[in-house]
Amino acid sequence: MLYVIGHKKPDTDSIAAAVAYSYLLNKLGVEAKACRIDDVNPETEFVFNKFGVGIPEKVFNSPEKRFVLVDHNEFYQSIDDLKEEQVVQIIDHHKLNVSFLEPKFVRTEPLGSTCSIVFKMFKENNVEVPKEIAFLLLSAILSDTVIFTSPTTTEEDKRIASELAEMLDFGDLKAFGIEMKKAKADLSSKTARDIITMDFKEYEKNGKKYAVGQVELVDLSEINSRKEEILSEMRKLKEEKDFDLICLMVTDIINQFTDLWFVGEDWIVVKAFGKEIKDNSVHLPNVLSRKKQVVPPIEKALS
Ligand SMILES: [Mn+2]
Repeated sequence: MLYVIGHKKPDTDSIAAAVAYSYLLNKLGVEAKACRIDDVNPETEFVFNKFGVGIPEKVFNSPEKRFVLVDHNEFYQSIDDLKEEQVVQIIDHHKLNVSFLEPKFVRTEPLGSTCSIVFKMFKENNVEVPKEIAFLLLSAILSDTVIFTSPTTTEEDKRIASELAEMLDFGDLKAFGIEMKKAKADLSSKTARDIITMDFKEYEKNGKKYAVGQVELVDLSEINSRKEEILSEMRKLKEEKDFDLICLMVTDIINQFTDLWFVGEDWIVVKAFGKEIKDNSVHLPNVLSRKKQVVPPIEKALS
């Protein structure tokens, strides 16, 4: 049995890719089960409820288990205590940051979502995509590409999305995408810690430990009114987990910019973005993608 898992603090792409890819493996005669390693966010809940699909169960690690990693490849973003011999396959659209002593099945492509790659694998294997899987794939593509506005979006993602939309007789993709993002954006019931860690990725470069969280919103007024509270919680988290830098991308998906809030070693932010710091934050016009527009400059500043 293979356990197909997305990353910690999973997003819709991670969970949808796990469900879709385990379905494909089953069709190809490989016993596999989609699982999650962390709680899902409200956007993912919204998507799964919309089509009445069950959210995968949580899996815990044990040495005999074998895993397929989707939508991530770095071990510290994966299930705790993961060992090289437990990883059977990787399907991802992030930069590779692993090396193995043994050969492995690894497929990465620079597409806007892991689900775009999974869709291609259905096609390549002549496996029909059932409606509920098509819906999950489409939702994940819309989510990860921020409704095709993120610079990670490729023509291929758009083509795949329109093919899926056609299969589903889907109307307005943009309206659905915004509805989906709004489900995630309801902050009123969330603690500062929830907001910071809802979509949170940890990294290490040259001995510096940093993390970048992201909230995608259609209106920043509520979060801006809680900035002090959130920054002070970021400071606590930094001490607790011994980070050198914690960033939170506060992204306005309608007006297409990110305010990058941060605590920790500010020289890294200055060097990475060359912007004026104001109230522990830098304003980054047209920045939407952590993977393409925030992590690379930080990595460069640290190298
Ligand atoms: Mn993804």
